[in-house]
Amino acid sequence: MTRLTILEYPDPKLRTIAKPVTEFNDKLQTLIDDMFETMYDAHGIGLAATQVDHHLQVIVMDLSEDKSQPQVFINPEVTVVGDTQKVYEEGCLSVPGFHEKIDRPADVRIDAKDRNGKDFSIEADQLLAVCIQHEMDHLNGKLFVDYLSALKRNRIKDKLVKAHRKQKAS
Ligand code: QAP
Ligand code: CO
Repeated sequence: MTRLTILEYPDPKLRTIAKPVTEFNDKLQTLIDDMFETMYDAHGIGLAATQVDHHLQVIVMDLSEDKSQPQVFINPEVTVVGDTQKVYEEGCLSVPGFHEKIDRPADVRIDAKDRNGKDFSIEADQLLAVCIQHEMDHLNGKLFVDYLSALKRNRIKDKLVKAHRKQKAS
């Protein structure tokens, strides 16, 4: 397995719209395995293919404490159920070191395919609902910082740009 490079905000590649998966082949299985390795290595709970510069509708997630519950969502569709909103403190492997409170629908239904192309449907609340909406946003070129004020977003951008410059210099 290979650890992939995670794109970081404000990399414009994070704005790419992902395409649906059409072939459930070995190449897709390798991408999924590499995404899990990359996510676990970075201590993340969710990762979208966009974040590793693969512009396909693939999301990996593991919300368990002990990395025992890997979940894969291919070509996911999210439908809001009910009208309850909930605020949750979100982070992102593409926006390292920053966490902010974001308001989203509390309950959703997810229709997706598994890694073998089999359809499934689940109702999600709590962290799963937050995480799938966050990762779906990535597939649509959107980041959690887009929900913040321009002032907050630009502060985060400036700090990350400076950090990237330092990384390059060292
Ligand atoms: C998305 O994010 C998410 O800043 C997944 O230094 C997060 O895995 C959805 C991470 C929270 C809902 C709630 C972030 C790791 C991981 C960091 C992540 C960091 C190290 C973020
Ligand atoms: Co993210």
